[in-house]
Amino acid sequence: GVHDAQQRFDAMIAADERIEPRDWMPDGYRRTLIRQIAQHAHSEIIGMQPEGNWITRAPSLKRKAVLIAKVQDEAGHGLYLYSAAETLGVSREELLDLLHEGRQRYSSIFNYPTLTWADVGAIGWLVDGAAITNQVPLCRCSYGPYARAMVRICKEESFHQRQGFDALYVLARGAEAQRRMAQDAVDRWYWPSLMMFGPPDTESAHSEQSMAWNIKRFSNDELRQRFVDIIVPQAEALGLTLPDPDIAWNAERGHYDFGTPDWDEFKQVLKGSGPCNRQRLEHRRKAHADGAWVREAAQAHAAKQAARRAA
Ligand code: FAQ
Repeated sequence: GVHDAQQRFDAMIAADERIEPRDWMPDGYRRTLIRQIAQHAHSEIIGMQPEGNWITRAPSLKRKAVLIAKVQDEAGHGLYLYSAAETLGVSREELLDLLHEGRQRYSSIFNYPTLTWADVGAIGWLVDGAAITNQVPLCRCSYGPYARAMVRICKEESFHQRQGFDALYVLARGAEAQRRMAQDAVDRWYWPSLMMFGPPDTESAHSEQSMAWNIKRFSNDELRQRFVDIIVPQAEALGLTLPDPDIAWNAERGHYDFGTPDWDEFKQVLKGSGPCNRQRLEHRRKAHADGAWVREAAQAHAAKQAARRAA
């Protein structure tokens, strides 16, 4: 019965084994994974917009080719993640409807505008850097399909992070106006990138249960600290400063101290009143509507193939 199934599930989690789609799982575990994986998938496809904004204005053919490849990778990540979510018994159509109706979230970070070319570099360095820091532990997540999707995504994110660092590095060593543009981008993306890890542990509704289920391996604050420890020396290598006067090496803790993000701003962005929330969702809805003919054509083609096979 359900009792035996629950015991088997608990034993598998205790032994740090992977749960697969056909295994019994508690409803709460399934719901949590659908919520997190869907939010993650939505983030990938909404996340195409801020950088997509610069494809037509990339400063060279090479930068343009690299940026197109990166944005395509993000679409691919969305597809792997929607597929992982589908193994839990929801369909991609349902999840997209929930996104378009504003009933599921996507990452706060994609509600900020990309004002200059340097933002593409800052996103690669900071946003992809934060994404990797958060996602490497998810490669060991207890749900098999999500964990396996993360392995490949992390490899691609590492390349994205390197290209962002490289673009910023060139600007930081360029003309004075380019250096200022790079610094301005870092000034605007630093705090929002810290918010990507979620609210402080004391206010994180899901962390405790998700950690007990081996979905999350580290808390939001632990990963935020790890990220700051990584980017402080990288900022020095870039010759740029992080806009946080509280950053200081703490020998006792063996970590960098850093300041507190503006959590009121974070709450506003989650409520839908960030600088670009409306624009992002409107663009997404329009892209979905504009693509309806492609989905219809694909379905008509599949039906024709199926009819031919049946004949
Ligand atoms: N934005 O209890 P917790 C990328 C919500 S990287 C919006 O701590 P949890 C790559 C949370 O859903 C970005 N909402 O939640 C890329 C919950 O609300 P709910 C995507 C947030 O789940 C780079 C409430 O706050 N990465 O896309 C945020 O245990 C460049 C309470 O929070 C992932 O999704 C936020 N930042 O921990 C693409 C990684 N933080 O549902 C393009 C997977 C929290 O109760 C260009 N996700 N909330 O209404 C996770 O690791 C976790 O879900 C956390 C949040 C850590 C984000």
